[in-house]
Amino acid sequence: MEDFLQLEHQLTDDERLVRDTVRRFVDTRVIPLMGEAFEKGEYPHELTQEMAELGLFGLTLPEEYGGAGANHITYGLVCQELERGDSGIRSFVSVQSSLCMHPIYVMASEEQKKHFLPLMAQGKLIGCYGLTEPDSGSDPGSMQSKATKVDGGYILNGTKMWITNAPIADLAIIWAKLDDVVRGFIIERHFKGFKTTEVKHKASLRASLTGEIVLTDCFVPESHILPGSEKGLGAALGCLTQARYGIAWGAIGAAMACYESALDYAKNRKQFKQPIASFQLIQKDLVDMLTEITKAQTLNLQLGHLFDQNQAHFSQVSMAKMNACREALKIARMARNILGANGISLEYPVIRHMNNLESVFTYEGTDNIHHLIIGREITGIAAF
Ligand code: TGC
Ligand code: FAD
Repeated sequence: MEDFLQLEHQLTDDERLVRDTVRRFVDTRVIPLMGEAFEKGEYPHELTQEMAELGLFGLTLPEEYGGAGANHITYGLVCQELERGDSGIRSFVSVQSSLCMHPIYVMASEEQKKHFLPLMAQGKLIGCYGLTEPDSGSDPGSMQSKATKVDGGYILNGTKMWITNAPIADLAIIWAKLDDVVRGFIIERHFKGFKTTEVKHKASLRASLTGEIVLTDCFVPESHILPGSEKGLGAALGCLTQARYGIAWGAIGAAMACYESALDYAKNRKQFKQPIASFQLIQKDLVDMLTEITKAQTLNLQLGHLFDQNQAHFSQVSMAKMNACREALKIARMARNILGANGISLEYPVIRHMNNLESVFTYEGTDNIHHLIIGREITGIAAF
């Protein structure tokens, strides 16, 4: 779509190259599958291996662990392109890369890293991230999942809810309290006492698999605790910072798809003997949509530079996630209106993006929670 502020000029050749490669992949392989995948409520499994071959899992990790050593701007651009296809596909990459490979990279032993990361980069092992519980969402510190030290490892009990990719994951990064401190564990599917069930009846993110995880006296060997998670809840929240950054870019990708669809429709749809794009009220909506997309991209780009200089603070990430999700949802609703009745048809991508964005607005910290995180940063007072 139109690059109104010529942000393109701020990208390096390498960043553009990766973005254009993923753009072609999304146009040719992702978009043609998504309408039907959403309607059927199925994740298109054939994309996993193709995304692995494109190097999209663990993109920012060093090559010795199977990553591509890419910078954060590149990762952001990849998320933007993937979510232009579907939020569920970007979710898949976010969970695998930011929520599973990232904690293993920063918190695991060298042996764990060497074992898990290359296989995950190749898409041979799929991960999921279990923080949320039925009674613990915005306040993960209130989690009930518990780890008890025993000979040679730990016994875990608890339930995790709304976990992306749980139904197909080979491993789960599970957060549970050990002596009242939240710790991270790598749990493999074959461990006794680990069970997943798919969450059905979703009207959003239908092309992404979501599940419940039940841990019943699940024995986890000593080798599978994340040694670097002794910081407690902050360690779990640090992973969210990585994923929220990708979501900030991704949500704007969904907004771009909605804007492009609405612009094209408005130029072609005639009412009152003229294209609806000729009406001032429709032009106002289109201009507002493009303006918010451009503003969010500028914010994301600056945040990407801060990430690449290792200077990003999690409250800045909250601002980008909050802004992108709110504006993308508004843009999707405006686009849906411009398409009239066709706006509710899955023949067009808009209603699918709009419904998906309802989840994206809620997961990884709701709009309210990000307001409170930024509010605490500027006032010094925690309001939760
Ligand atoms: P609080 O006292 O604020 O924090 C505890 C310690 O952690 C530090 N911290 C962070 N560090 C890194 N990154 C962050 N984002 C951090 N947020 C906080 C904090 O500085 C503190 O450190 P220290 O050294 O002082 O101890 O903890 P709190 O219990 O008061 O909670 C604060 C709150 C509400 C902001 C937090 O719990 C929160 O973010 N809640 C939202 C929960 C959430 O986002 N859940 C997401 C689950 S995963 C998911 O949705 C995946 S979707 C996947 C997909 O499909 O893409
Ligand atoms: P609650 O925390 O119960 O919040 C309900 C409402 O109350 C919200 O509007 C919230 O903003 C508001 N609220 C809560 N506290 C306050 C307050 N102090 N002040 C003002 N308002 C407040 N989790 C994982 O761990 N891993 C995953 O892979 C994962 N994937 C997901 C996939 C999907 C499709 C969805 C929908 C969710 C997923 N989640 C996942 C869970 C997600 O992170 C939570 O849904 C989210 O953190 C909100 O928690 P909750 O749903 O329990 O809502």
